[in-house]
Amino acid sequence: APADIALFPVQNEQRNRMDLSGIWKFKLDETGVGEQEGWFNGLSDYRSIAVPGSWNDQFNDTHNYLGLAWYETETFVPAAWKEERIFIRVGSANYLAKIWINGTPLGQHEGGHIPFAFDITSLVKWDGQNRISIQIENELKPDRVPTGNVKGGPFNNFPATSYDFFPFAGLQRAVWLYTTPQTAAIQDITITTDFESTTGKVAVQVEKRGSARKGTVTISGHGVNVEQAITFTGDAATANIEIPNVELWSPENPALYEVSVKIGDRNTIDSYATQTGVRTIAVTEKAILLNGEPIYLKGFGKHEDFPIYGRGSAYPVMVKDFELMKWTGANSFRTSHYPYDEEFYKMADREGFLIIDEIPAVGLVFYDEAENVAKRKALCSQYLDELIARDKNHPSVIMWCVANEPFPENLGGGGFTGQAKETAESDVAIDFLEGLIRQAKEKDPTRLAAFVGVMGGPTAWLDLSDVILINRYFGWYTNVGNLPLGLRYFGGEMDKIHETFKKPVMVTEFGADAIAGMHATEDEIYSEEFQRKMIASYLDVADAKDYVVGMHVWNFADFRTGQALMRVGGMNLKGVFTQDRKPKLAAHLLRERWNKAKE
Ligand code: GCB
Repeated sequence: APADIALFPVQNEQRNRMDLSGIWKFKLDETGVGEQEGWFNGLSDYRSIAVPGSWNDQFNDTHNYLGLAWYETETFVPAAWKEERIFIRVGSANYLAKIWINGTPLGQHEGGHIPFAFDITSLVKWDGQNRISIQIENELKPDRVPTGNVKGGPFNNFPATSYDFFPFAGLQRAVWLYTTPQTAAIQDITITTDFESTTGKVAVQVEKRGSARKGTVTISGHGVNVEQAITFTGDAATANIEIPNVELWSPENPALYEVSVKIGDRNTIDSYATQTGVRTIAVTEKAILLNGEPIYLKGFGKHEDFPIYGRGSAYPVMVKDFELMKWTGANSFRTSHYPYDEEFYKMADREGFLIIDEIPAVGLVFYDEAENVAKRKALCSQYLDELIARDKNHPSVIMWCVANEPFPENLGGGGFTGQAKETAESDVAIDFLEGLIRQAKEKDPTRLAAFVGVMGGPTAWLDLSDVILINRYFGWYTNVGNLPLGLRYFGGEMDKIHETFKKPVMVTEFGADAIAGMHATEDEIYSEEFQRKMIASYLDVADAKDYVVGMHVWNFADFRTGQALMRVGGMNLKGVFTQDRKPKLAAHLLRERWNKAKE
């Protein structure tokens, strides 16, 4: 069975970790013979591939290849680790992965953007080389999430994704070996924060396995250092710690405290340190409240996307993205349309960005075979559990997003054409989405939960969200080029939504494609001027409405898609930056507006 993914691997006195990033062996298995032929005993006729990195653009013949492929590496494991439990942790294998160590199967994991781990203690060869084999495929199927090859799907594209980004495949994040002590180990830490006047209140819930019955929790930083002893009842214990004169976490002042947990009755058997920011998040009829004060979300929907790397971890690009987001005056982003590399969340904690954290549930439909719907529902539920387990301690994460643009049947096959009728499938959809939102709130009552509604989608579904999140493209996908008319529809529809549900509204996507360098004096689609004007006028409409709590431009940067007539060069060009992060006119506009709003 897969092991815990809650605690990111660390190196400290009690724990070891080894990053297996580098050049691995790689081989396509187009006819699916690898398993039968025992490729897990060692690959022959392989080529070299970089890990992390999508496989698609590292070679000339794999761009559209989504079938089976094998990765292999070898690593030495020192006998000094013998007293410990050894795990392998795969950061992201997109989409379905099976894994072997020294020829012995460990199991498989479905879902491309969330880590998984296996205990390999009994299979390790000490003081010798250990072979790790991972078989991956990314076939597009209607019973997967995200979905592909759906009947009457919304896009006419190749590869046939039900979503508008390229289905990059492979080992896209690092693979680690890490250890935890044998006798007792910290399994999970759950931190929740609150405050009363100037006192911070931090609850640190610790879960362990093994023999330790006692431990300590220490919170330090900003002039405080408070230690509290804990005693386990069964395998759980909670420290409730007060921080005098607390510095609250916010985008303006992303103050972090260190939380250090130690367990062991006499000596420390295991320890783990992480960070927290003391903050609260809540919602009213017209506002999102951060620390009791209204906060306006300025920012972007993003992608993990860069030439050649594909969706692979590219930390210089990530650092630059934060730099550019700050340059525009943004304070937030959505991890559209899947969970991002864990460094994004740590960076957001430090830099003061608010995150809407999304599971890979994009392109959901509810009108095909019932068993497809059921399988997708089970997967979404699994992803949501995994996401919350992974990201629950980040102060930057304020909202769980359980789906992007679930599609009703009468929008299929062309999409974005008009107002959907409420049909019988609505019951299935509402049950599906409501279940996920309930699950998010049960697992984590301290954050908001929502899904993102598609333009023209059924209004009744929207009420499920704490904050109504909508994507709107009036003047682009409808009334193409006619901005004044598009804007009237946009404002009118938002008013109606707020009046109906009495909840805050946030526009999680709006924008227009612009070909960098294309200019026009009059309003003309695909020009940089039209994109700038569209974004400016949507912001104007939103500014006049006191229930709008955020505007996220689609997209931060141009990104790779499948091939389709509206995607010239296989790119979605709605970025305000190009794919290599050069500003278009719209980026300068945002910089002016969002920095002014701060003053
Ligand atoms: C949307 C989707 C996003 C697309 C975007 C577009 O509504 O959520 O994934 O890329 O529209 O540009 O069409």
